[in-house]
Amino acid sequence: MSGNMTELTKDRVPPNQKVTTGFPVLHYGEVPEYTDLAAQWNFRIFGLVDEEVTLSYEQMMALPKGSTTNDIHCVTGWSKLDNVWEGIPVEEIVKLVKIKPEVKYVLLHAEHGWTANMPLSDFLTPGNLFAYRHNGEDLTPDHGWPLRFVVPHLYFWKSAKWVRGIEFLAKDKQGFWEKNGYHMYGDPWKEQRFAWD
Ligand SMILES: Nc1nc2c(c(=O)[nH]1)N[C@H]1C(S)=C(S)[C@@H](COP(=O)(O)O)O[C@H]1N2
Ligand SMILES: [Mo]
Repeated sequence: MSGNMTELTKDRVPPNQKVTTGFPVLHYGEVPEYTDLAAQWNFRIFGLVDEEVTLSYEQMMALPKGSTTNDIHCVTGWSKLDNVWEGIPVEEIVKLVKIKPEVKYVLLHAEHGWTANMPLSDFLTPGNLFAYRHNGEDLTPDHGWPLRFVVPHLYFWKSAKWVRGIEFLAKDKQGFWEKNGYHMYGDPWKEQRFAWD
C-alpha cells in the first residue's frame, strides 16, 4: 500500500522537494496581532483600476465562498499534499473593480509592507483563493489568519499571508522575496527558485 502511494505521489512532487505531513510555518517578520478586525483591518483593491475599492472585514466575508485543493511546494524544499482551502475565489474579488486594459501584473500587499508579484493571468487562474480556512479549521495566525492568498500552481512564497490588498500594474515589480533573490515567476516544476534559475 505504501509502495503504491509512493508511485501515486511521485508525479505530484516536483524535483528536489520532500513530502512532509506537518505544516511548517515560514515567513519574514512578526505575526500580526489583531484585537478588532473592524477597526484594524481592511482590504484595498487599487492600482490600474477605474475606481479603487476598499473593503471592511465584514464586507470581505460577505462575498461568495468557494474552496480549492492544492499541493504546497515551498522553495526551501518541503511539499505538503492535499490541502483543502476555503475562502473567497479570486474571480469574486476581481468582479468588484474594472481592471484597465494595460494591466499585465499584480502585486499582492500584506501586513507590514510585505509583497508578492505575479502575472495577471496567474493571479486570475481559477482555483486561486483568498483563504480563511485550511483542512476544515480556521487559519491560525501563524498561517495567515484572518486572510491569506493561495495560488496553487506556484511556489508557496507567492501565497501571501495576512494579505491586505491587490495592486494592478502594467509592468512587473519585485515583491519581498523577489527583491531578496527569489525568481520573478516561481514555477516549482521548472525549479524556478532563484532569480538566476
Ligand atoms: N505576508 C507574508 N506572506 C508569506 C511569507 C511572508 O514572509 N510574509 N512567506 C511566504 C513563504 S516563503 C511561504 S513558504 C509560505 C509559508 O506559509 P505557511 O507558514 O502557512 O506554511 O508563506 C508565504 N507567504
Ligand atoms: Mo517559502
